[in-house]
Amino acid sequence: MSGKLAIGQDDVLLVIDVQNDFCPGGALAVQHGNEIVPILNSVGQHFADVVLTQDWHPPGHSSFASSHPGRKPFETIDLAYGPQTLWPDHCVQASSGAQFHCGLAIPHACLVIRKGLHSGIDSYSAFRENDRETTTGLAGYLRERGLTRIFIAGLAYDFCVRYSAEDALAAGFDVTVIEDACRGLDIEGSMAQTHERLAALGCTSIISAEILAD
Ligand code: VGL
Ligand code: ZN
Repeated sequence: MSGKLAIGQDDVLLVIDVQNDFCPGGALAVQHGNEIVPILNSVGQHFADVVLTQDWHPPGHSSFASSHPGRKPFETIDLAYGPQTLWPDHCVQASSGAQFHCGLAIPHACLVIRKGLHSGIDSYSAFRENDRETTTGLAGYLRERGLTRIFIAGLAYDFCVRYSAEDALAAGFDVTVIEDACRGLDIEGSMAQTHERLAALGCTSIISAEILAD
């Protein structure tokens, strides 16, 4: 492959939730989640601008099944803003599970967006919380910095990567998902649904080799 995808000054790499709790052995483990770490480290070297997200919940967060007596992880309940999947307790602020995977080496990342901090609202997307109203400020940051093309990768493909990509498209950014630098949870067909939905919305899919070839 020959320099198909040149990364330039308008481009940003958005790395979603590469945290211990989403890796094997973690509280909400994504199978093979750790395998993307070396890929991200290589890809990251091609970007002057990298933004990391970190799922960062207070104890007793409303997305935790343990906060709803009688409910179990992976059930869905109705919260004030609509349906919400319940999860095992994960990525509790300052816990070891909330730390980035220790092998993640992108020291030049310019911003860490923490999300899911409001105890009554979950946030899959790096841009907008699950009430679809509360923003993280990321779109404004990227616009002000002139970063218009977003390459997204990380965990979990079918939740936080998906919602981040959808919101980035809705906000008018050019969006590319680096498929081999993602792994998913795959709950009730959610991987296939995510592929279909992102393609229908105009999201570009690539593999990391298309960037690394430069
Ligand atoms: C995520 C479920 C709950 C994710 C975060 O990073 O995809 N999924 N919190
Ligand atoms: Zn979470």
